[in-house]
Amino acid sequence: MKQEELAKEINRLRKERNAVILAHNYQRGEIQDIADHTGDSLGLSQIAAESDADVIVFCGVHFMAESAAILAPQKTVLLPNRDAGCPMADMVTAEKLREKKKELNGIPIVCYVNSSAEVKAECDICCTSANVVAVANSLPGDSVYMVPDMNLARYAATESTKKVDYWKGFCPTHQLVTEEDVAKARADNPGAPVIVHPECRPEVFALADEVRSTSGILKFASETSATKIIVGTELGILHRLEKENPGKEFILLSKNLVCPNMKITTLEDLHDALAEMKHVVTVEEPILSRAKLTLDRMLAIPRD
Ligand code: CIZ
Ligand code: SF4
Repeated sequence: MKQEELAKEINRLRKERNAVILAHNYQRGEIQDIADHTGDSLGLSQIAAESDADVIVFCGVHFMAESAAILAPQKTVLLPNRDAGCPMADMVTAEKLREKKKELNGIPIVCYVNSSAEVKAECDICCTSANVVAVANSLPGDSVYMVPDMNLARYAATESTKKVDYWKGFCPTHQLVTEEDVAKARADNPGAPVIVHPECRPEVFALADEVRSTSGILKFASETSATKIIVGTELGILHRLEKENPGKEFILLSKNLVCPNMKITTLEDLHDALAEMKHVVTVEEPILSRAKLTLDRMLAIPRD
């Protein structure tokens, strides 16, 4: 089918199924354009929970569809491409975390939203890159333990009042950004602010002007008077940045900022997901209730 025909069929099926299509900020442009909502994983999961649609099609990666299934258990959640995973989320398992917990003497455990439902079920509270500092500061005691992203944890350590210990996972895409990339981007674009995601290495975020989540980057871009902005997160965000900010120019900090898992979902996959109601993502009890508690504790903390 041609792209136009696919889009037409997707629109027809979306009505027929009473479905809502959600696209993460890192998805391909054509997926973002056809979606009902674009956003970060948490924002989209909250939309999923509040929507009166029967079917949620989550164009993102597996842990995001799981979060939607946890927050909207009565709805059918579909992940259009079942191979869309997150290598960082896969760097910790519930079993390995249970082993680690024995050494932690009850220190509160914060899991990044980029984790499986099983891992969330083992943790005290969840966080996203938008609220990691507020979440850490909200916890009792002077120490926290964070899984699975060591870079996000080290960012929280510099910005929060807590001592932070962490699991040594990372995002293979953001990990590729180097200090040299920052130096080169600054030299090529004098005066342009550098804004990076906290999944970048500490050596990189220390050199940036701003460190923000994708929603924070979108907000910064719309508010800044700068007309050229250097962006240190996954390529897909440029689509929305350019669409929402005509007249401003966005430079990707490194050509390596492309997540293969975020690019794997195509319009064909989206069409087939709606046509064949696949691939259904479910979270079973008792994981569901325990992971929901971890997410609900985070949701009780105001977003910035
Ligand atoms: O939480 C998300 O959606 C991710 C993975 C990135 C971000 O900063 O929004
Ligand atoms: Fe996972 Fe990194 Fe891809 Fe996000 S960009 S889905 S953290 S591998």
